[in-house]
Amino acid sequence: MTINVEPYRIKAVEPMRVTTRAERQAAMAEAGFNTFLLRSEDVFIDLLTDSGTSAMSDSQWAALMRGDEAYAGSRSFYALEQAVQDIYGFPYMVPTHQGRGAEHLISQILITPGAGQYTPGNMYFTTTRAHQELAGATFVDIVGDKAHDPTAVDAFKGDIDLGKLDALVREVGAERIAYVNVAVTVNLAGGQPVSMANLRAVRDYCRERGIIVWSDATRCVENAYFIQQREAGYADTPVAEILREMMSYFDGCTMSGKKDNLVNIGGFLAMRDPDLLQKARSLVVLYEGMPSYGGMAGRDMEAMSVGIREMVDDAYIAHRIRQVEYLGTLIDEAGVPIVKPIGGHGVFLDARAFLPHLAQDVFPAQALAAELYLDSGVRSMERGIVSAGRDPATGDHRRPKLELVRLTVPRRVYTDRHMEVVAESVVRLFERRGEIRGLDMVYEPATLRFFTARFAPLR
Ligand code: P70
Repeated sequence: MTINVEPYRIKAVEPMRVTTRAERQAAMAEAGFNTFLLRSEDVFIDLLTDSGTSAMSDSQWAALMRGDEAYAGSRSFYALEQAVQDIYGFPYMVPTHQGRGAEHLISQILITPGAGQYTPGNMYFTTTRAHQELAGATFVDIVGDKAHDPTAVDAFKGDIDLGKLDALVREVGAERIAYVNVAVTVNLAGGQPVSMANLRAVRDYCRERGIIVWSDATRCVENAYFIQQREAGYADTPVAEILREMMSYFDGCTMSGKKDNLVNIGGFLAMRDPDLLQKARSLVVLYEGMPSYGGMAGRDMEAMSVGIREMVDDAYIAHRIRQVEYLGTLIDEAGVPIVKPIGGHGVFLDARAFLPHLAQDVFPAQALAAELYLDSGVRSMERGIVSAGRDPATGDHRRPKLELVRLTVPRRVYTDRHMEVVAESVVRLFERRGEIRGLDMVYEPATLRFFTARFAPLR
């Protein structure tokens, strides 16, 4: 099929409101030029995130009603556990309220405070690194250099550079690697996938040295689709099978169910080692809830168990990725600089190249996200210097090479017509990019500043 047709039809709709520019100006000022602080009622097309914003299927809505709300031993827990075993192939799992709950648990379990440990990974992710640092480890970026270059075209820009991993291991010793964390796909690189060959090589390298390999499996189905499309030998393999092979190379994973699993809340920590399961169970009661529900309601575990089975449908995942690609292609063909290749969950505008007249210290991506909202009511997310935060050692801004605005596409929510409206607005901004000014940060919270920082336009 050459048309990227939706493999579902619409059964319920949610009206949305078109606002005036004056209304948007007032809303943006009130939000301190931070798209996280806008009220969603004031947003037209909401591309802030693909997290918790999916449309559930009729089967998932029906599953909510089946949810078993027993405090202990809920049938819905067993349904979820079964889905994780069947689809991911991990024998054990502990539910958490969302992905960062699982990151918290695994960081506390595998990192010993004061031991000078390291947690290498293929590019940082905000919450993941924050939990690793909180537990006392130092994050080291071991993604290939191409991931930091928005224009470098490569089928698997998320691949780990084994040379970088080996250099770290030689420098500090394998025993000081708490674990290697492999994200599939890599969010902040632009939703870039990791190849099966690379996963296998990382597993082999770590197994020889007794190093644990964990995965941030948040968008692993999207990664599996890219392997099917791009890696030799997988063209005829169903995504479900590719996913099982990918997961077979890990000792366990953290999962934010709010993405791939097609639910609005939930997550889990999965593993093979019964010892780690015991540790996770004793920690989860402290921070989340009983091991049979973590932070989740029975109905949410039930809906997630259905979503986990739906996510590996080849027609669904092909449509999802191709819709993102459609948005990216419209923007790219107009000459607007974006991260290439187009990733799995969104299109990332290259704010450095878009606004070359702005220094990184006046927050070009933050300014561009604000302008996009003012132009059309489209909400996007800064993924640049604001997201990167400050270096805990020096207190100075971390200055990432990538200064991006993410247009993240929720799953099964918008049509290609919506994508066309977004592209039109981006292109309109590009045509008058010279007028766009930087911002001054007027309020900065101590941790994960991007969520609540406030800005004012520079004159
Ligand atoms: C996003 C969301 C969440 C996320 C992720 C990866 C690769 C873990 C998590 C945490 C939400 C978000 C989070 C921090 C900053 C901005 C937005 N990503 N790993 O929009 O999962 O949110 O369930 O705790 O992408 O990218 P959770």
